[in-house]
Amino acid sequence: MVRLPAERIRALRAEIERHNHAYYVLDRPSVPDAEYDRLFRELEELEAAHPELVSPDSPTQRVGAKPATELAEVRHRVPMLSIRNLDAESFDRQCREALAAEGIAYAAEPKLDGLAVSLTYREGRFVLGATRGDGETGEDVTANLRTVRSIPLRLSGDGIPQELEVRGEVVLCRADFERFRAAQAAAGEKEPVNPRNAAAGSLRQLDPRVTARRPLRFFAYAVANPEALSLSTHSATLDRIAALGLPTAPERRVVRGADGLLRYYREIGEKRDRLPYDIDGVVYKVDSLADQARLGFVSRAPRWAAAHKYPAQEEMTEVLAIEVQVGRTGALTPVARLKPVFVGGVTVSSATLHNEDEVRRKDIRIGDIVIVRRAGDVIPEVVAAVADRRTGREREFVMPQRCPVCGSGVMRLPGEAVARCTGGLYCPAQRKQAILHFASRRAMDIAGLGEKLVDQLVERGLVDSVAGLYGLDGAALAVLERMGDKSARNIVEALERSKHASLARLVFALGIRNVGEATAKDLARHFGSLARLMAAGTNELEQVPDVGPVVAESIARFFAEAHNREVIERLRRSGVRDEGAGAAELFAAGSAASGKVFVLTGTLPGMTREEAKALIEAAGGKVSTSVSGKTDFVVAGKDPGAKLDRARSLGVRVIDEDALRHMLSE
Ligand code: D41
Repeated sequence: MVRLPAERIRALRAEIERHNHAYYVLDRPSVPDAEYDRLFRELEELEAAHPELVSPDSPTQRVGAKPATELAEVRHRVPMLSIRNLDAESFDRQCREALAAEGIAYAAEPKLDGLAVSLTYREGRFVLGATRGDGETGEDVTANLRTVRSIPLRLSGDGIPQELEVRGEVVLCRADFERFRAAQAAAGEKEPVNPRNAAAGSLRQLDPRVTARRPLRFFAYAVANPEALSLSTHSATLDRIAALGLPTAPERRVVRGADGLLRYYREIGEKRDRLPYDIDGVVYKVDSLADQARLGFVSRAPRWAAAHKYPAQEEMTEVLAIEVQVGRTGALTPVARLKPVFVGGVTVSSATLHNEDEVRRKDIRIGDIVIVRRAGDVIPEVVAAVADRRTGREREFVMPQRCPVCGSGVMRLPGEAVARCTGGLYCPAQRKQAILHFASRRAMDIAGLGEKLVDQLVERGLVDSVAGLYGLDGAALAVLERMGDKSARNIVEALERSKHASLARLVFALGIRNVGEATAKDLARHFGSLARLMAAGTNELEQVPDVGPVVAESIARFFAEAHNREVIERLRRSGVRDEGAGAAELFAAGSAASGKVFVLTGTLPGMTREEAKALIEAAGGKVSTSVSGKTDFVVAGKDPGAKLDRARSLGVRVIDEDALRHMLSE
């Protein structure tokens, strides 16, 4: 079938607009992206071949206009009124009195927190877009609004009025805002404070190409000339313009009386944090257009509408100080002490600043006026400093070099956002955590020493550190809550037993950052005693398998901290063994596999990978996943992978299952 280009162009435009509507307005994509792109490209090519057929309402022409030097003024033909703040009961009472009616029907809508704009359609074509401005005069942002995909360039369906002026809100949805903020941060560009500011900034761009890259959305909430649609209610008017292709907020509904308004207010308030956009309240409107006309206006606001606000989720206040808190794991967190402010329904007097980089990135200083946000049950957050409230007397925050709780050194490892106290064995902030870890089953295995007991021991001052555990006796324990003589005796016995734990367990139990069980085993095997491990420099530490510069640094800093060394000395004096060679280790030391690093590849004929790994580890060997210069043996089975090639190229010895079994039984 041969078709005229004009016909095909018309069909393509209609189809593309249908897909746009499904995607941006209905939130229900109707084609895969690739198909959409194909249609779009076909239209672009046809229009390029037939420039006389290009029209301004073609979907290819959304970003047509050149950058402007300023935005022209637009006088609104019908003023864009403001809206009064009232609660549900007062608003309903006023309406009932003025209309001498009961059980009034209201259109209820979420109050979107964006920018009010007006869109004019002539013969179904989008011809003018303006900001609200002061309500009388706004700015011409037609070129920018044309780039907003949810705004139809042409209305669709039957009964398109000769002229239609639609009012609504331009917003950035939260998910789009988060993506946009992350992209700005990654590009080193200024980050927007909140979706509203980002939407405002995007809309008032002089270059529509910039606006086009911002994921703005539009939701209609009123028609300036509803008589053009000849309907009798506000809700039917919005239904109608939705049918013409304009997006409206899906949460809008018709309710009756003050009860209905209040129920709506509560329901939307409960959903507030889950909505795709920020709202600052709900809007109530008398639904009947005839009743609206009877009610008229008070000064610059209609008597037939009201905004019922929710508690603000953002407020401004002053940063009185920036303090540093030390968490259970030693993480140092800067916290802003704030002049108390009522926000999100509670009084907030402090807010986390997360970490040092975050303070720098947001450039929050002591003495700043800041925007504080508390949404839902989320912990309060300092969003940004208000730069134009600076006096010059603000002071920058510096991360302390010593832990504010215990005075130990502070370290920040490469690649980590968080600074930490290095006095893990000593710091009161980390005491409970340190003791729990020390006593845990895979560490010193002190059965019975659980969270409740550790809480009591620390809170009553019976134990000041892991070393203090060995000063406990049955009598001291027996006075604690829920502690019988027998349990007390069991714990004393477990403590006694733990003194003979392997060196690997002891090293793991110290709770050195980045030293897990496997690394602890490697360290114990390599150094043979705690004293030798403590004396090692980072170079020697890096000789141990899987110990890189970061782990080495972490270990060295831990033992460099005098507070930790004191606690270790006390452990030693209590009789905790700090040399290698428990029975298991002695046995392992005798095996040919002991201390060797193995890599498994391919399928072994007589054992699974897990079995092989368990056997090797029981014999004191170690299994690694990748072949490197530190690998001693590659055990190859059937269909070995690239690891075998790598082993050969590095000259690593390759053995089979038989050879492995032989080695393990030696
Ligand atoms: O969602 C909104 N922000 C919203 C704003 C809304 N849903 N309805 C509104 N209705 C009106 C009237 C009653 C005057 C037509 C409004 C606004 N006005 C409004 N937005 C900014 C100023 C006034």
